[in-house]
Amino acid sequence: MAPIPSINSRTTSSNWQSKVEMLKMASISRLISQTSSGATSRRVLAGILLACAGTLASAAAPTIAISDGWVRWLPGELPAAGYLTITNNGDKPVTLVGMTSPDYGMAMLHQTTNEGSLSKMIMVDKLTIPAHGKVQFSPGNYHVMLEQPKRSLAPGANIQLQLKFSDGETVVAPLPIKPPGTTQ
Ligand SMILES: [Cu+2]
Repeated sequence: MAPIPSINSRTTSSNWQSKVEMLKMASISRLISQTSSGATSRRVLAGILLACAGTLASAAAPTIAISDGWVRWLPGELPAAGYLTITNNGDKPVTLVGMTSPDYGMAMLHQTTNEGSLSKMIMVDKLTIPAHGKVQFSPGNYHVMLEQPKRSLAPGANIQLQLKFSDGETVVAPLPIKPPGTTQ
């Protein structure tokens, strides 16, 4: 399945960052116009361009990426199960500490466990994704239990899921709804 786009909550802070960059650029161009020697200003300018390229490159890859998301829908008011893959591109582990959805009254992290022939679900408070690692939700293991739909939902529609992480980041992922028989 193709990776689904996720909207990163750091947009606000990067807007702020780009404002800082603009201020920096403004004071730098003032500095250049004050420099009398043309050769010096060209050297200064080259250095600035290199520095800016570095800033842009480091801001490009989000630390946390959500992919392969979908929801196994059940009719009526029955709970649905959400599945996705969380990838941590960072150098430190990150922990999923909570989830909410504007489309459901409750979104909880569950894990299906097997005890002999008995299969049951347990609530999970937090889930750590190792540095440069990923955790894949799947039927029979981790899933998002979605209860109390707030609107009429059916296969073909999308729901929004907000995932909160221990580093303060919130990632919003759109998950397509699939029919009850879907297994992957
Ligand atoms: Cu469950």
